[in-house]
Amino acid sequence: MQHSSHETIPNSRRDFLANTGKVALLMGMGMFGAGCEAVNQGLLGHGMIPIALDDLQAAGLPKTDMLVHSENPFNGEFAPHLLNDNVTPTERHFVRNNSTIPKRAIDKDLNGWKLVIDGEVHKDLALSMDDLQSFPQVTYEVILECAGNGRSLFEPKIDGTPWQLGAVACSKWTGVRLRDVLQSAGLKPSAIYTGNYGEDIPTDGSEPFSRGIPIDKAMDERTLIALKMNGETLPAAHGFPARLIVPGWIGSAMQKWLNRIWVRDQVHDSEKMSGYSYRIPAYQVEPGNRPPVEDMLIATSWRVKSLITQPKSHKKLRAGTPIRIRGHAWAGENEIDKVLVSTDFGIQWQETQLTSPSNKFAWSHWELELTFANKGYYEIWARAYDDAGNAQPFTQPWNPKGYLGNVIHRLPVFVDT
Ligand SMILES: Nc1nc2c(c(=O)[nH]1)N[C@H]1C(S)=C(S)[C@@H](COP(=O)(O)O)O[C@H]1N2
Ligand SMILES: [Mo]
Repeated sequence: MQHSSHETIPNSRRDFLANTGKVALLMGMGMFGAGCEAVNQGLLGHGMIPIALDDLQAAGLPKTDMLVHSENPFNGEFAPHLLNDNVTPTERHFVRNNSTIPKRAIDKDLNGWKLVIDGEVHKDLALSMDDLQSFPQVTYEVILECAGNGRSLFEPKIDGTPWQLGAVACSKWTGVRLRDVLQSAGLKPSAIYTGNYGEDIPTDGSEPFSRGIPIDKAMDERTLIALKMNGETLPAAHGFPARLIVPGWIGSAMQKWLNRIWVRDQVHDSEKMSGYSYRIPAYQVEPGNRPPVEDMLIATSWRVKSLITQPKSHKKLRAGTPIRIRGHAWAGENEIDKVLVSTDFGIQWQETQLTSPSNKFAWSHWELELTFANKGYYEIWARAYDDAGNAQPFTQPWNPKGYLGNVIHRLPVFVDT
């Protein structure tokens, strides 16, 4: 169900349910769904509606200057010029939720929390936060980008959160290697995939958001169970107390509010791994055309991209005065080779100065000084190339859910004398 007017929802609802200690039981029985229907029909008091605006506020949402797409589930991003930092501050990191932020995350409550590792392992584990912290801690800057980033640029239009260009960030993630944890459980030879679970349970009775990754990627030394973001305990919105960081891959691989990793002897087959969810056609399809579901492949790593973070879109510039153009570039599991810029609709291209990422899987930065000689309307176009010979397309190739959009960023500016 959708809640369009949260204002009417009092704070007591959550506490009421929590105090009865029956939240999990009700969820298990699918009672939240039934409860919502009852509320729609006016059969329950508002005190029992299982979503509240105060939860968002307590989670620090919406963030300042955020472009909010939806409140429940909460989805919001930032305009490119607000993403100019090399390391994205937490206040500027987009938020993408499929359902409600768990109460535990909002309350920063570790009571009863365990991370379960089970399935194709020699020894099942149920790790407390202390247990997790006893593994070596590592920190990497890692790009996190929603598979649907850029969806609003697809033609014909596609349903789903209409992300513009800002569902991407590169923050500093600290945690333990997933590899170390899996090794301490002991992988059986039959282990080929993970099924990752979190504590956010949809209120409408639908299947919880769960995705998985191949064991090879799980064993990558940079795949983390992150416990900190930019040096602080994970914020509620970003997955407290633990989330996966799967460098180079689409954001949906990076399970938040993590509480179980089910090691599987087959490719994870949850709803969000199936059908058209987070899957792309095995071949290019005609815009607007859905291929048969058997022709869909699981989306994994991101494609080569760049973002112009300076100047701001629609900025008024002065002819003859040099300005600095700046941005980032990244390429999933590949490395950035070069970024070129054009201001004449792609006729001529200029090389930019490229700064290497601070570690593998962080983004590269590029810049260039430009002077516009004449008055007029211009577009600054940026095009990144990776070390595997890929470059960004000039028009967006289409797929049914609008994933992996990487069309060149076109930034309009006005020049006056
Ligand atoms: N448990 C859980 N994990 C999740 C999600 C979710 O809805 N629930 N959304 C995923 C998606 S689609 C993305 S893009 C990232 C977003 O992470 P962020 O909100 O920290 O930016 O989290 C992923 N992990
Ligand atoms: Mo996503």
